[in-house]
Amino acid sequence: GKPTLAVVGATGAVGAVMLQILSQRADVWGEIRLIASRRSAGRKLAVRGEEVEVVALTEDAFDGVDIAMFDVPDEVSAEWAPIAAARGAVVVDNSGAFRMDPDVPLVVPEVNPHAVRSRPRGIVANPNCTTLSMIVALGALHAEFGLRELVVSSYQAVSGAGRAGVETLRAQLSLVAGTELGTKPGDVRRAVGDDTGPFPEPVVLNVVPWAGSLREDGWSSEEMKVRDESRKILGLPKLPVAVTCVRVPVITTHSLTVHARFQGEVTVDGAREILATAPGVVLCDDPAAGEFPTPADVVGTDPTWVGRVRRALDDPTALELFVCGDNLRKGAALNTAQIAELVAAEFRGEVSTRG
Ligand code: 2RA
Repeated sequence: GKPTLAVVGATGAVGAVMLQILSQRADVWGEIRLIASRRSAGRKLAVRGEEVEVVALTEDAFDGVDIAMFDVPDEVSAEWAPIAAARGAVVVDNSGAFRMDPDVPLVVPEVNPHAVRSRPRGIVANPNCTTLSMIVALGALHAEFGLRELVVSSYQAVSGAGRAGVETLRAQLSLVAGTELGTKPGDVRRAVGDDTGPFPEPVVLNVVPWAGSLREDGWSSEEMKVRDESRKILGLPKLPVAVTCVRVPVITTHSLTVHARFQGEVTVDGAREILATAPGVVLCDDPAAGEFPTPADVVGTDPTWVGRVRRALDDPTALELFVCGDNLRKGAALNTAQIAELVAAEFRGEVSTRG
């Protein structure tokens, strides 16, 4: 029979998109079981056109589950993913708990699909949404040109911080709409008040150079993830990565500017050809016609969108790019679903090496 799938964290921002994606993609699943915190148990959510009741996260909830997708906080995954794995499920985890574990593959199906097969802990990790929003395009360029260095800045949407991030921006928008705020020091902050939700500063009418928690020497956890995860996915453990992560008042879709240096000279035509044909990438690059990717157009779509492809002014071995990806789709739910489908193919015997 078809494998049984569990969606753990079904009621969150990513969970909601996951249920849409499972309803839209080719259906490889038998039962789909929805699991969430005790607080959400008993709610009914639609998936594949049917109402399914959410069950509470307990050990027994994993009985008979072949593959379990987790989108829950790090500490919940750290506790429960090994429990699900011990019960026989292959876990595809979208938290930060396991991504850098050497015994857990970190998988992007367009870039390193084979890594999924070696999973001694029974856990496969899904990358962070910021890494995922650029890595499919970079993986394609790396395969051809050999990546040597990255310099990246992110422009991250508020839904990266979950439902609370979206609610915070919407509430702040209603406080400033129709006003002349944004013209005097501190006027936006006073209008918004002390409660800035998951962000350290007002995000409306603003740009906040921070995502995640404080790490050593002033780095943010998000910046460390972009560097460490890019290295692991691309198989370049020493890749120099300079990164600054920034939150902007966009609901969904992360954008990044990328300076990518390669092992030899590159041409814009060569890069455009690779990007135009790479699976999962759309080249949208005609500045003369005002065409470049923006979150307003990219939101709700699956691919990684690339525009503003230029050769670095002062380095013939480097490219400048602007990249957008829906952080809830490819950045989270879609990549998780694609990984789960790779594992499901093993159950159907389409891949001989299971384990
Ligand atoms: C963010 N990448 O955008 C984080 C969420 N995982 O906040």
